[in-house]
Amino acid sequence: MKQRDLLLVGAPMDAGKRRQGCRMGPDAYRVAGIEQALSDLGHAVIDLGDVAPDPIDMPEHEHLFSLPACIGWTRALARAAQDAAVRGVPIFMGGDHALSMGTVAGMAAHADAERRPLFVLWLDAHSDFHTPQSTGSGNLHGTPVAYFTGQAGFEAFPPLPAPVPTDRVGMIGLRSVDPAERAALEKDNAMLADMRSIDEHGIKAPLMAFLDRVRAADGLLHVSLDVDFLEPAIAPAVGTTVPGGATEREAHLVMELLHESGLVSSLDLVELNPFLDERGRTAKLMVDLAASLMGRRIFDRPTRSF
Ligand code: 4U7
Ligand code: MN
Ligand code: MN
Ligand code: MN
Repeated sequence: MKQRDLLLVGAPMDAGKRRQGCRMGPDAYRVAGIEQALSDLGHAVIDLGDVAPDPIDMPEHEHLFSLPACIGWTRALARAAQDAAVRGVPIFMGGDHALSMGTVAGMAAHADAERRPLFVLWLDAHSDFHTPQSTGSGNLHGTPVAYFTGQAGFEAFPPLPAPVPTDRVGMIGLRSVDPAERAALEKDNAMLADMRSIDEHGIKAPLMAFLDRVRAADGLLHVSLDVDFLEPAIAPAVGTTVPGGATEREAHLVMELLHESGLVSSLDLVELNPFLDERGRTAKLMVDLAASLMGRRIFDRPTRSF
């Protein structure tokens, strides 16, 4: 990846689940020095500030948590993504993972306008493939992939200008997938790399296979990094921890390989809940991973004193 214009877009969305705190995410990344870390790599970095949700006039849903707010965020973020994508590489600082309904919808519309296919790399313990009908928790941060791949059941949400076919989605890090999601995924052809297969074969193989497909299709690549992709011991600031996550070294390797591919056109940093963090360590780790993705090299990793 050459030096590029990076657009920081704050998405202080907390509507995707009941446990609150992700709204503080964008400022935690700012305090952890994301702008400096990326500009030190030679990129021009512009912080566009925080997006606000569109006001939506509709009643609350009895099962789905904060449905009107989630719809308002999806609309506003899809617009923000399209606007930022024509200027450079947007980095969406969340905010919970429901924000990816908007960011991926917007990036897919952008890719469509460029006549290129959008691919999505989902780095997460979860598949987030519930529909509003299948979700047991009613928390919409468990549904974005089903939404942006155009599954049925999202009629209340903004229509998708360009759904991302499931065979353009790659998931790495899976270890907590609900039965309904599993049944739906089995019918589909997303590339799934669970932690078991990563333990056996390493994390590089599925990533390179996916990147080859993006390159062959001359695609754009959106990366969505959920904090719970990581081992909770190194990344405690998340409400949905699942033990047995990616190590710091696996995560950095993924980011460095993504950088070397030159394919990444947008990035979500999601699910950071600073209220649950320990002296900012998760925020700093996420900033370090973003820096690796944007070209920081191995010997340039900072010494961290807490
Ligand atoms: B995240 C869950 F039941 N599947 O639907 C649900 F396990 O964005 C978790 O990946 C969803 O953090 C996790 O509530 C959503 C649960
Ligand atoms: Mn997620
Ligand atoms: Mn998750
Ligand atoms: Mn989560």
